[in-house]
Amino acid sequence: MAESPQAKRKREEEGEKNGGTAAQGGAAAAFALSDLRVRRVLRESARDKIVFLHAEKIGLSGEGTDAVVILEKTPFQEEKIPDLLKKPMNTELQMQNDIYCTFYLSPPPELSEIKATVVYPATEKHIQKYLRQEVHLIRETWEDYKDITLPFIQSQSFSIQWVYNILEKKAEADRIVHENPDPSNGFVLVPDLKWNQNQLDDLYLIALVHRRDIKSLRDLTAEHLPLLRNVLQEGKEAIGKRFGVPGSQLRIYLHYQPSYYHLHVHFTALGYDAPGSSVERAHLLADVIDNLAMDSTYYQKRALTFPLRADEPLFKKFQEAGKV
Ligand code: M7G
Repeated sequence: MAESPQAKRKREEEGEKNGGTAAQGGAAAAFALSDLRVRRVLRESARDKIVFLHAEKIGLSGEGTDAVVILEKTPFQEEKIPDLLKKPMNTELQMQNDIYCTFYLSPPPELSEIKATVVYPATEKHIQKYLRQEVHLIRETWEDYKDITLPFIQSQSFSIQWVYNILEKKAEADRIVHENPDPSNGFVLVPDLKWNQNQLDDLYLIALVHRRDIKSLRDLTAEHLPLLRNVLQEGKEAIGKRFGVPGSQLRIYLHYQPSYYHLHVHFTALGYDAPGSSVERAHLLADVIDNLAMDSTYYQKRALTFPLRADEPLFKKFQEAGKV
């Protein structure tokens, strides 16, 4: 049965009531947001109304453990918009000129939510990921992949424990939107960490495949076509059924390079300019399927372009190899 974002929200509010305390599970210890101290701003965007913070939690013996906190003003929820104008609150007229005027409103708490995403404990790599940096495009041939990228991702990449937790139902089990349990051609579809499910404008889900031997686009061959077709077909159907968004309004793609080397597919609302949905990083799943159907070793032949930040160790490896 379809569940609207509002109904979902209500269910979560009733179920949660955890007073801002992080959920237990995996390696994450329970803590309250107020235990965190801000160290510095890593990046902020006035346009996206988002700020990335390097924070720390001070332990009993006074030592600090790093955390990343992402604060984001949430999109408007259509059904609550009339209250913004009606409910008594501070409204300050800033300027008036002919037919134009600007007000500043201080909405009541239920209309001025901020989403806080916390990574705790955070590694240096997490902190670097969110730090604003100069970005360069890399053009990676298959040889570059084998000689530079593969050894690098084998030696260091983000832990994918969170993916295994989802696949094994140790975390986010109640958030699963669809599952095909087949060990080779199945997957789990869950709302992405970035989506609060309160509105469809920024709809964002990810499909995590059950197989654990596919790192990225580079590993895909025609052998994986049944799996990829299942993700495309069943993912679209499940989102249509649950959220009422048709497949023609979904952007369904893989990232290259991904941050997490366990094959997963992004599903975002077409009207949403999702981070990482631009041409230098996103590969439409339908195109990937067509390419593999035409040539099983397509992704072991062609060069792939992707952006890297100047401070990333992988960028340095490409630089050392004289490829930048
Ligand atoms: P990616 O292409 O590997 O990297 O995508 P990116 O984060 O640079 O885009 C991984 C996707 O998984 C992203 O869209 C993340 O927001 C999402 N994600 C990351 N984590 C740690 C979680 C998680 O714990 N739960 C869920 N549901 N999504 C996550």
